[in-house]
Amino acid sequence: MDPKLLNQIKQFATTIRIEQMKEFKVRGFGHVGGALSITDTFAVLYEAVMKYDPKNPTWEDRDKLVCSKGHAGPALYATLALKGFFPMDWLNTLNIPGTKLPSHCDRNQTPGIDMTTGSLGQGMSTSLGLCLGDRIQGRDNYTYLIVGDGELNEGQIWEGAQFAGHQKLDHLIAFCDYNKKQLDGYTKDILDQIDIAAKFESFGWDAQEIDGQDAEAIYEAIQKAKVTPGKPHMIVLNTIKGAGVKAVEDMTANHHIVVSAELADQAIADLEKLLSEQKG
Ligand SMILES: Cc1ncc(C[n+]2csc(CCOP(=O)(O)OP(=O)(O)O)c2C)c(N)n1
Ligand SMILES: [Mg+2]
Repeated sequence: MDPKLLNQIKQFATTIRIEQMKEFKVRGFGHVGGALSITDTFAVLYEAVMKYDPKNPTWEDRDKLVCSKGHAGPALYATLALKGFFPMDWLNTLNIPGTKLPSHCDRNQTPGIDMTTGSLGQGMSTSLGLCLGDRIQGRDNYTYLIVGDGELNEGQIWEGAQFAGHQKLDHLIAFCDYNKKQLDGYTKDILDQIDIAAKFESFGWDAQEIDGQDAEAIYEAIQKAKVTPGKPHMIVLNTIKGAGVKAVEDMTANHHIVVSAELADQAIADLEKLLSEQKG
């Protein structure tokens, strides 16, 4: 892949992390771990892959994104604000009464949010509806879906997996944020999904498993999915819950945490240093 584009994506990922840590600092708590682990995927999608228009967020021919693990909203809000969907200062209002940026994604509140999510499992079904609807309308755009590894415990995921396989929804590109943890423990201890890629393959999907913090691997996996017709796509992202902020990565329980000013300031300073190195 073009090294300039790769560097641009990496800088964007770092900037998204900086902005989300600022959001969490204002609120003082939040779903930090699972927002950070999916950040590199948002950076690739919005910097280099998706077709969208920030001035016309409901443009019918856009690619759509359903963040079914709706608690990762803060990472998506930072991404959308940086891309011009709404003013940056909205980010200071995360999850406060009257905000347009609630803790979980809400399509009626936030420009650029394509689907309301938060009740885990449902985003699988709604993304299939969006994708099938576009196919019926004769559009050739893509629907991107993000699910968590703990979220795979939901039965609704597997109903959707069967339906997508049956319908051969090849314009659906799903990612599983396989960060090995869920709300209150390790996914393998709570309800082990064993081999996620093999399971989706058995439901008629095309599946890949990659390093989910590697922007180049994410970009290449999407390109590969796009030239593999006739099946929906699952890209299993091996990630670290809290990725990119050492103090959060090191916490055993990092799903929903208190974010002190000290923690946020240290993270922002480290990320700003990284960003200046990336800028060269
Ligand atoms: C139907 C439903 N049950 C329970 C919850 C509470 N809940 C919120 S996040 C979460 C854990 C999700 O784990 P995972 O999908 O692995 O997310 P990540 O690790 O990416 O944060 C749970 C159980 C919910 N939001 N919806
Ligand atoms: Mg998880």
